[in-house]
Amino acid sequence: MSLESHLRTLVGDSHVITDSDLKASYETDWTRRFSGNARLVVRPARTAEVAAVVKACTSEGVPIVPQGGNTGLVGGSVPRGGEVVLSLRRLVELSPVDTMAAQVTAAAGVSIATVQEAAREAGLMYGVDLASRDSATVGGTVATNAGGLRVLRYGATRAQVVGVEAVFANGDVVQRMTGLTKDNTGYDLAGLLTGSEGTLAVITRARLKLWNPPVARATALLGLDSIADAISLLERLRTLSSLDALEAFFDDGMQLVCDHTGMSPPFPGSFGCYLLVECAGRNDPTEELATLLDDSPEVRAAAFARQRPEREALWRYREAHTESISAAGVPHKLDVTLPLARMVEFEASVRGAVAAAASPGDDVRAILFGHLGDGNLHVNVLGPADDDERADDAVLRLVASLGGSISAEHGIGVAKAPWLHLTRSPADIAAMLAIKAALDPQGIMNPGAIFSLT
Ligand code: 2HG
Ligand code: ZN
Repeated sequence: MSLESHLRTLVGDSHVITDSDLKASYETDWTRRFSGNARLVVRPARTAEVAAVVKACTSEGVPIVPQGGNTGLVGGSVPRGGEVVLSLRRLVELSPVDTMAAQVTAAAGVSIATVQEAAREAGLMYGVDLASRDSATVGGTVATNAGGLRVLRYGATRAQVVGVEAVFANGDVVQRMTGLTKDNTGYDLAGLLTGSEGTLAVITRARLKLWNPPVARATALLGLDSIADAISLLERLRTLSSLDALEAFFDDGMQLVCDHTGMSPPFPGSFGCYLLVECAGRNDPTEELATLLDDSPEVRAAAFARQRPEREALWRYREAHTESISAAGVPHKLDVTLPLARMVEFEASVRGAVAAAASPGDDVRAILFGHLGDGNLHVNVLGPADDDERADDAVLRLVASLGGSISAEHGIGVAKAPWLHLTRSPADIAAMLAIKAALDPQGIMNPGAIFSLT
């Protein structure tokens, strides 16, 4: 029996897709920069079906690309050519929230917005939030150790994962789902699989930690002269125990967002740097935030909000960057971390590095924004052709030379695999490859992600 026929018997005819029009949305990523032809798309609905599908592919030696919401930004969830795309979106079971343990179990295809909503209804909150919350899935965010807007306070996805269920290449299912707070029993497989980008196993469920929500929030959008002023203000803002988020962007991004969304700027004038600060706590943090900002000479303009709709309106200037950039072209996305002490230097040189990497006369620009509190900037380069990697190379080498990381929160995917060696030593890469070879000896799990094929 052919692999296609075998898979049809496992998941049902309508969940094996071979028609090119129907496959198309699974074959191109959100950025439109990465795409490839899938041999077929298979959509199992339960862990047992995933295990059977993986086993069938392994026995034929056919590689698999696991896919969640397909809103990862490093090309790791679309085929490179000829793989089976294993969509996890039909795994949508969500357990009732366990309010005693403050945990919830969600299948891979549940969206982050759905987890957030379930937590909220139970009087708790999920610590991961990101602009793609409606499309990003539990499986995808666990597989990539997604970060987002609340890492400063709650940590990245790995800090929320208290258990995973996953399918290995040989079809074995491992369950670490007890959610016990203390469980030092051998290797931390859940920690290893989180952030493994589909290269070691397919994540089918996760047990997630929930938090007590703050009672009140206060948000401020600030206009400052420069990122140097933002860093000096950041040092004082970090003394606030209620600090929840600290995001930055620049005037070119503000203009792009206003043009794309039709929003007016939050206050008159244009500024060298914009800082979005959110504080949250069991007591109203408005006064302590306002007092600190009143005493801060760096603040040149400010808009405040306390109620949800007004706060969301301020967040929109930051969150709409991704879609506004996408409307302007297909960007090269370089998600990087810098030590805060080198951030000013990086910001001062990165646009020049991008320009120097282009040919004279090329229309190339770098738009920067991101999670300044985490030292994480998203460098979006518009202009180069999809396969012109000169700007990527220049930015990632600059990051490495300043002691940063070439991937802060999006993962390596295929986009950054050629540069893995910049911030991981040969011994480190050898150890990772040894783990990969042990768990996936045939190399069928998301080949080309994290480690280059050539
Ligand atoms: C964000 O912080 C996401 O909004 C997307 O990580 C970043 O579009 C990007 O480069
Ligand atoms: Zn981000």
